[in-house]
Amino acid sequence: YTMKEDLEYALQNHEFILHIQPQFDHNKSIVGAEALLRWQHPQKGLLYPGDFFPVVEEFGMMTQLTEEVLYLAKQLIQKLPKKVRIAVNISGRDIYSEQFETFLSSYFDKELICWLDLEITEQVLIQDVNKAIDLITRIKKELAVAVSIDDFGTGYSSLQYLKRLPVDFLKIDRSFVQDLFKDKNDYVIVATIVNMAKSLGLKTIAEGVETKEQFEELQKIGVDFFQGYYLAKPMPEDSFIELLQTSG
Ligand code: G
Ligand code: G
Ligand code: NA
Ligand code: MN
Repeated sequence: YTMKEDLEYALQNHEFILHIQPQFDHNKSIVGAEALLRWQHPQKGLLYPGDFFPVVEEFGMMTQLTEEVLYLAKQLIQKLPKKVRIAVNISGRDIYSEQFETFLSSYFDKELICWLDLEITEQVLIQDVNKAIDLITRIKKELAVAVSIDDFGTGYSSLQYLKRLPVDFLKIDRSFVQDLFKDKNDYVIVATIVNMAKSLGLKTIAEGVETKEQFEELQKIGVDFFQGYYLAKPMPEDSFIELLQTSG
């Protein structure tokens, strides 16, 4: 096989799967989850995005892969014993493509789409911020989908833009969480993001929460939601469903 055939075969045979990482509130109740793509390769085992995205990009297959991710996310949302928001990562290639809105509206009806959250990195949004504002405004007018800015704090987006971007969540980049106690600047950045989000009416999610101390300090700062290895690692869909069933 060529690598391209391998990928095409994988798409046809649904070898791509989602691992799900829960997001929690202050009481450690699950309020949502991020879907992270994996390739269950018949010979090579479980592959991570870093292993196959370069090849996907090389063959221009990102759009097809994103269509598969949306399909998988829809299946998952339908299966959830208790509805929570499911976030999917959307690349710059997807969001600025013509087909993206078509996929969204053809896969998701009104009842389902309100459980979907599109994670778009700050870097991608600021590449063409006016286009991003137009697109997200239009999508949200037609479809009640949530939008998160991923890796927030790394892209130097100005307040001016943020005010005009109709998003719901800011995901505070994990680098700030990791250095929360090591670097006073990072503490100040997190506090500033939280205050800014509050004044704009946005919710914050801290990424990469790895310790109890970080979790507690972030609560004090006023972060709304939490994601990271301290609370739960990304897990297979079945485990996530089980966790949802057993958690209060
Ligand atoms: O767990 P992790 O190794 O999956 O993720 C590595 C990177 O791949 C992260 O930056 C994550 O946002 C990205 N990623 C994971 N799943 C997807 C996906 O379905 N689509 C896109 N575009 N990126 C993803
Ligand atoms: O780029 P994005 O923000 O989508 O990143 C998601 C990536 O972060 C995935 O690779 C996921 O597996 C990883 N991740 C999730 N929680 C933690 C954590 O607590 N620590 C670290 N180092 N990585 C995490
Ligand atoms: Na993400
Ligand atoms: Mn991120």
